Formats: sequence, C-alpha cells, structure tokens
Amino acid sequence: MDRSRGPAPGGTVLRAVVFDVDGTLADTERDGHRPAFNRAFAEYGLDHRWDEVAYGGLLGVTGGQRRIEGFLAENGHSDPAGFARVLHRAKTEHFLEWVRTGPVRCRPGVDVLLGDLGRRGVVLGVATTGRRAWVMPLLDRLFGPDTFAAIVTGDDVTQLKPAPDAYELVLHRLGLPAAQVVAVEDSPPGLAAARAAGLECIVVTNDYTRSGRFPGAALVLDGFRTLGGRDCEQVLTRPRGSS
Ligand code: XBP
Ligand code: MG
Repeated sequence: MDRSRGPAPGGTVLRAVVFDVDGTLADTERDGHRPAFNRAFAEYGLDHRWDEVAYGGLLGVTGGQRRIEGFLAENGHSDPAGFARVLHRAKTEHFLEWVRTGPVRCRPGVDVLLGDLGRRGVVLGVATTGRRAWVMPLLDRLFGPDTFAAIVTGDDVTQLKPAPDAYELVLHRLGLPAAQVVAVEDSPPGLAAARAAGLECIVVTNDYTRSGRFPGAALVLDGFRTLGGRDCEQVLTRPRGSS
C-alpha cells in the first residue's frame, strides 16, 4: 500500500474498505441461510418453516442464533435460548454444506471493485455477524485466502450489529482510524453498526433491503456495478450531502 500519500486538501485518504458479508459480498440469505434454518427445524421435528417473505422480516434480528431464539420465544417454546443453541449448531452444519458445494457466488461487480481497490493500494477488511465456521470457507471459496487483511466475525464480539463492536474491532485489527476507512453494507442494522463506530458507509441494497431506509448513509446504490474505488475515496473527501 502507498502510505506516502498525504491527506488530500480538506479531506482524508482512504486506507481501507470494510465489507459486510451476508447480503453485501454475497447474496446468502434467501437461498443459503434460510433453507439451512429450515433443515435444522425439520431435523429436530419442528413444524416451523421460514418462507422467503417471512424471512425478510426476521432479518431485522442479526445473528442466526438470536434470530432463532427470538422466534422460538414468540412462538411459546419453553427453553428458547437452549433450543436455539442446538438448532443453530445444526443450521451452521447445513449452511456449511451449501458454502462448500452450493451455487454460491459473489454479488455481480464485487470482484471488479475489490480488484480496483487493490490497485489503488486500499486494504480490504470484513465485519460480519455470521459465524467464523462458515465465514472463512465462504471467503476462501469466493475470493481466495489472502484477500482480506482483517476479518471480524460474530464469534469475535459479544454485541452483534447494530452495535458498533464488529467495526471497532476491525479498525483495531487494521490499525486505522475510522476517518480513513469506509464500510460497505446492505442493511439498516449494518449501516447503524458502521455509523456507531464512526465510519462513513456505502449501502448497496439487495432484494431484501431495497425498500429500507438508510439515514446517515454516504451513498445508497442498488448494485455494485456502478461502484468503483474512486467513489469509495470520494466518500471521505466530498462534503456530506453532495452527490
Ligand atoms: C447477517 C446475519 C447473519 C446470518 C446468519 O447480518 O445476521 O447472522 O443471517 O449467520 P449482517 P449465522 O450481514 O449484518 O452481518 O447463523 O452464522 O449467525
Ligand atoms: Mg448484511
């Protein structure tokens, strides 16, 4: 990385971009996580099935185990926390299978953006609430083993998004201040987490988040194809509110 570049007049040099995983680097929710939750329910003899529409509402709760626990509590199960732990272990195994063998791809344009950022000397990081057991093989499969300088998962923090913990930890691991880093997210809880840690945040929506509200986002796009490294740099240097 070219650390010789000083701050631009009136602005700050972009040193790193930190990406969310689920819904941002890859469309994992509808055809990956959702069926894995449903398989776990079936395996343990539960009649619950999360259809595509219902699952969109459940995404307001980040973290699969918390999502199951909240759902079980609402549906009157006697030990939501204990059962959620067991079900989530099973869900993680099913999801891992999809990560290893399923038709998982990065979102269109992500690979081009990562290449562009790399050529500009911008370091890449990850901040996700997903579990390390599947995050690492997914990132390896999609991008190879050495693409990201720091990877923070849901196993590394006590408070999941929208708390700032994952972003605070990734900044610490990158050794960079928030003012030199931009976050890329797909959802309201992800945006809130990045902003709470002091980062500017670009939101790239997907089918589940397109109609969401994103107060405080530096930029809201509906795909990666129009997002380049220069746009990420400009997020730090242009006055807020201009486009
Ligand atoms: C994504 C999540 C994740 C997955 C499930 O939120 O909440 O928990 O849905 O993964 P974000 P796990 O993209 O904001 O990080 O079951 O491993 O928790
Ligand atoms: Mg996400």
